[in-house]
Amino acid sequence: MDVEPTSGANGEGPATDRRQFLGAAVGGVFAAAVGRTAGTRTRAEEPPAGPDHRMIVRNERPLNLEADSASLDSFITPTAELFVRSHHGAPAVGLHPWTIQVEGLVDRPLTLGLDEVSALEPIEVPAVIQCAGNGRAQFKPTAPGLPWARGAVGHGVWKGPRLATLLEKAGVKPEAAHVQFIGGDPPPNPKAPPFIRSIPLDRARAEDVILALTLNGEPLPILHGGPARIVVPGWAANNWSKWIRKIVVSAEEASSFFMKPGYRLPREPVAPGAEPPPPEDMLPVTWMPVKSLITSPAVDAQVAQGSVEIRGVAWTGEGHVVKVEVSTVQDPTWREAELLDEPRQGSWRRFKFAWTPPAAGEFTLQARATDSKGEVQPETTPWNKSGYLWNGYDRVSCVVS
Ligand SMILES: Nc1nc2c(c(=O)[nH]1)N[C@H]1C(S)=C(S)[C@@H](COP(=O)(O)O)O[C@H]1N2
Ligand SMILES: [Mo]
Repeated sequence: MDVEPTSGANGEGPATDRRQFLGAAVGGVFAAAVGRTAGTRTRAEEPPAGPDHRMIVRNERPLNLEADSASLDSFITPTAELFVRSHHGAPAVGLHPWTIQVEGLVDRPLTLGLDEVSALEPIEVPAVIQCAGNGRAQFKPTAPGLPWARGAVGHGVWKGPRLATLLEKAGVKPEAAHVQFIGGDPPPNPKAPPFIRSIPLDRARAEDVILALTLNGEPLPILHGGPARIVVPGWAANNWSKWIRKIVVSAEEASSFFMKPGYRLPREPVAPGAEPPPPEDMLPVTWMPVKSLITSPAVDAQVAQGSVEIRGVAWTGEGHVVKVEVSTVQDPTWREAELLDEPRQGSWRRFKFAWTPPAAGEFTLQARATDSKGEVQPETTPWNKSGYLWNGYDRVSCVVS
């Protein structure tokens, strides 16, 4: 079952409708969003974000944007270069005061205004956001769904109160085991399922899980779930619910389509092309596997003979990256790259390597990362029908002249 659909459930979404930007009091939010939709930048209010790359439009309504891998060539991804993935499009934010309810298996159901949520002590969490479907386009045979290539990923600084703080305020009952999130993005078509997800209570209460109100020091843009979204560092972004309106503490996980059968992987690998096993043999997509991304040279770049700096980023779900190796398909001898940035769970690290091409001609560079659990990025990822969690060697072709 395809849960990253390109159409069907998406039909008519308000994603590119100007109304969604009402209430985006911050010029930068508006400008970044408009800039992306139009393919140009009008970001007078924002600091320069480096080279002006265009986002790849994977779908217009609702808006689904992928980053050019060359724009991911920094420790923190500029907000305007961060991929966008929405099933139903962004809701109209700002027409009414936004409230967040905490209910279900709690002692004191809460209705909090944004001012009250903002008054809770925040923490700042740098974390990689990656769609479970990032890299889907590399699966053979083709997996149905949006054909994300390599750029449905980025690294942001997210800030807001810990989800645990909200849960403590409401008082969680002993029989609770999951926390469900209901977003303000109802499907445009009544037959399409709403995007409702849950995470287990122990993950919800962890130190690093927050209700983010800001991204990279600015109010969270509407496209990225503003005014408030869940951030679950290390977990694939299907778990990072946007536009939070209701937090429901429950004994069971969410029963919606986007929880089950959505975003599940076979417990045991299946043969390429095979149908997924019955639901009881499927597990929810949570922790991301170790992965690297070459950001420079850009895809199909022309480089001069001599020393070529290969740069990129690498991340994992649980733990941190301890090694990145690079080689070429033509000469598959792995050589260790230099790692920059502190090892930190949930974050990525940049790497660089001085490569001396042996001759002129076409080369395919490849990278593979290893994490602190000893997991090594494989050459290819076991096929699955939804095309989730691709983490095969990252490959970029270039021409040496
Ligand atoms: N309410 C809501 N939350 C959502 C989604 C959605 O469609 N609705 N999409 C999810 C998916 S599949 C991804 S990959 C991330 C994308 O977040 P971004 O648009 O900020 O990159 O949001 C997640 N949270
Ligand atoms: Mo996603």
